[in-house]
Amino acid sequence: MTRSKSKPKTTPAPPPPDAAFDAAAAAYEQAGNMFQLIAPDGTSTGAGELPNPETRLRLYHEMRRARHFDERGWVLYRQGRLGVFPPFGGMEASQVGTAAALTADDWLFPTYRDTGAALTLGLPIARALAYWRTSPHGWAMPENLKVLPFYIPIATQYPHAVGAALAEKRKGTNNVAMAYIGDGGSSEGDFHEALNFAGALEAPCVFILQNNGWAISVPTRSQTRATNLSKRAEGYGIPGVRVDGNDVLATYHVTREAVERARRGEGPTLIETVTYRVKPHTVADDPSRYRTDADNEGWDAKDPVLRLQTHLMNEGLLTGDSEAALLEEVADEFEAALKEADAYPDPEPAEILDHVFAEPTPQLRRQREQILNEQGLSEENA
Ligand SMILES: Cc1ncc(C[n+]2csc(CCOP(=O)(O)OP(=O)(O)O)c2C)c(N)n1
Ligand SMILES: [Mg+2]
Repeated sequence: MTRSKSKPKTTPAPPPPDAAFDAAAAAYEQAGNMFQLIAPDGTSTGAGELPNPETRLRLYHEMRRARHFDERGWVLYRQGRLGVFPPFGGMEASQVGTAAALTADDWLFPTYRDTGAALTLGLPIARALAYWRTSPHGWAMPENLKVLPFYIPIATQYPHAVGAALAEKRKGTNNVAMAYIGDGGSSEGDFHEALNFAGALEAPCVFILQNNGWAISVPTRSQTRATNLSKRAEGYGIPGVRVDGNDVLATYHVTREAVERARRGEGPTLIETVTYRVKPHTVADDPSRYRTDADNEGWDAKDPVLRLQTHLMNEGLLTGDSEAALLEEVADEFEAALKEADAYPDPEPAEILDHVFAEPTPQLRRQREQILNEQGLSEENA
């Protein structure tokens, strides 16, 4: 067995089965041992070069778009204008900084939590709204976009991403596939199979593991004895990176490096973004039933959007006026997209089978026929 030299001497050796100890060990791991470029007060940590001003402003714009969607998502749900919605407010840096490292030629495999990532790569807001209205218009992807519909079954997107990455490799492109998963999802077999498969076949994959502290009501510390999920990469012989998931400059930095590695044919990377689900699991959840203020403590002060805002203002890259103009632009864009989504025609029942495969399988054809029969319709008059 090899032992990492960089392991701090203070790391407690094999933890006893004790919840308080677990919580302390998790807090220790959480606090340090992760890459960070700007501290919660917006100052540079000096750990590395910051992206150029233009890129910092672009990341800020994308985080504002994501936050606006998240805030409006709540309101629209309450008004009965969305069917369901899993909020991601507080996780914008984890999603925007990672997705911003891709180009439109790359693949993105998001979970239900990752609307912010999908919007960053170019998913139209109207499509995202349609998805959360459970309308097939929401999973009819624009031709030029390789963003998969939000995955609801936990972890299944990981092996799919490996498949897409291997297909790109076989075609001789240098495109990559990026897949998202949660801390809970990383306990599933699909996660481990995908990492092993990708490592063995050097698939150009970037695996984003968003550790937001909770899998519905189960805290990360109860899901696993592991306190540093990025180390799971070691088991598959691939690099694992742990990054402050509330620092968008840091998530962007490490993801760009991973994407470049994959493009150079050096295989996959696992990136654990350490963040927090400050919001309920979905709009239908009540987290006060299973977590306390003590669990949530400190996370508001680490807000990723306000952190970059403070940084940009301190650097003179953002002013009160330019911020106001940006917020107005973001709000106008959203309202225009909402109008577009409202104008989508109501779907027919058989449309639920559309946009799944390029060509429908015989089974899908049969199911479609069955639905049409039940409605007293046939292909001709459907
Ligand atoms: C295969 C499968 N099992 C169980 C569920 C039910 N489920 C939905 S969300 C969730 C928790 C996932 O937690 P995590 O992976 O940490 O993601 P987060 O919700 O925190 O983003 C579970 C168990 C599911 N959707 N799919
Ligand atoms: Mg989680």
